[in-house]
Amino acid sequence: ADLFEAPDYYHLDDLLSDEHKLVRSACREWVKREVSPVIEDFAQRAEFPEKLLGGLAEIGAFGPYIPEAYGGAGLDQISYGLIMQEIERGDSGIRSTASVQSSLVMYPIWKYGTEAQKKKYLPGLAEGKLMGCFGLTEPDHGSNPGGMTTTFRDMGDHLLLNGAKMWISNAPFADLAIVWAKNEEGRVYGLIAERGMEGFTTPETHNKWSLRASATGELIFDNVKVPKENLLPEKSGLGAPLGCLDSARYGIAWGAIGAAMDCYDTALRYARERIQFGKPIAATQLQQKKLAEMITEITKAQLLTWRLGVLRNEDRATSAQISMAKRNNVEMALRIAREARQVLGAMGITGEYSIMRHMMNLESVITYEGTHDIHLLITGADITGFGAFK
Ligand code: TGC
Ligand code: FAD
Repeated sequence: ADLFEAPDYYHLDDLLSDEHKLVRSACREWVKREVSPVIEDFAQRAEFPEKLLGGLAEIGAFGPYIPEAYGGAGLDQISYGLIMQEIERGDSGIRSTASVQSSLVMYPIWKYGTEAQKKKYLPGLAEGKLMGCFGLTEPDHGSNPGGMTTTFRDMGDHLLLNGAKMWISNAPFADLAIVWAKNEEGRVYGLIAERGMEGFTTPETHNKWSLRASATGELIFDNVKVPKENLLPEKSGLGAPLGCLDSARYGIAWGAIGAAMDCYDTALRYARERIQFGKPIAATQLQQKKLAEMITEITKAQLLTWRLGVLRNEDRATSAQISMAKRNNVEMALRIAREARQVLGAMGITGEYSIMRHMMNLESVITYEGTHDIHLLITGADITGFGAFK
């Protein structure tokens, strides 16, 4: 009873292997023990709980699917998804840190880096001893990253990096940043910028009402000399950062289910115990409608996401399929958070319960990694053959 209830209305556990269930329960126990008791306090103070980094590394949240030879956990895509689900049951901001480290920092080094870069960075990143961030978004280029104005020039013995990135998760404390910038020909490449390089600063973004337990900041590059060996050489073009986003968006699709489950579980328990007009509010048709719709939507999202995981394990999932799941699941979670908040009445607005925090967090999740609109346009382009972005 101390563990979270994990709604499994369609016996989806039958589709999971013993390893999947083992990975999930290790994460679930860790979140219950280490995250839930402290997270509200960190969120209220708008502080990132750095003390959780060691535990995140231990549960395999940093590079779940990166091969063990590079320090990763060597797990499949379903295990990766389940880890994200359990962490986000605790808090979307903590899941963000894990998403960024795994899919936006380790993934590009693993896929686009040299053997020397992989050996140098991946083991430390997997252990959480090195933390990374991912700089794609700029002040004037969010949904349209192809318009980026951050550039690097080949100076012979080094690369000269100039520009600015904004809204970057983990930036204030990261040891390194994967920065996307254009060369003299306008071709996009990833570079590894390291804290301490002259001209590289990471001012923190304050006053967020969402993702308060996650540190967000800018990356400013003022004539930063980056060694040539820090360029990720194996893939260039906008497809390189977008390939990383596929992996992160897939994880977010699972993560959103975790947030939704926590809201549903909290609302269900509360509704069964809260007495008004002489009976539990769970015995009223209006509250049952809310709860019944929540479990229906969670179940649909679980099926969609599990199937997507199978496709990813077989290397068959398309970017558009990933967009559909990210878009569907985050909106589903946000709607459930709003309804669940109302089930708790006034109690729902307090930090005694997790729902309002999830709701505020999900306002970022529905915007980052491609907005709700952009994912709809990706589906629209995929099914009609007409891109409607421009
Ligand atoms: P478009 O012309 O469509 O594509 C340019 C090139 O990229 C290829 N491509 C992809 N490759 C791999 N994976 C994908 N998902 C891809 N989508 C497109 C494409 O084939 C093309 O290749 P090539 O070789 O022909 O050049 O590009 P576009 O400029 O029209 O833009 C398309 C659009 C709008 C879909 C895209 O730019 C987009 O997804 N925008 C949203 C931006 C975004 O998601 N930003 C996220 C920043 S990171 C973040 O938010 C982290 S949050 C922290 C956390 O995760 O917790
Ligand atoms: P805009 O692109 O300006 O969009 C504004 C509105 O216009 C949106 O509603 C959008 O859907 C709509 N819109 C845009 N284009 C179109 C169109 N063609 N047709 C119709 N409507 C359109 N980025 C990183 O690179 N790394 C990170 O680690 C990172 N972390 C983040 C953390 C947080 C807490 C937040 C909030 C954001 C983070 N981001 C990060 C940035 C995020 O990816 C962007 O905010 C997102 O891609 C949207 O860009 P924008 O905010 O500039 O909005």
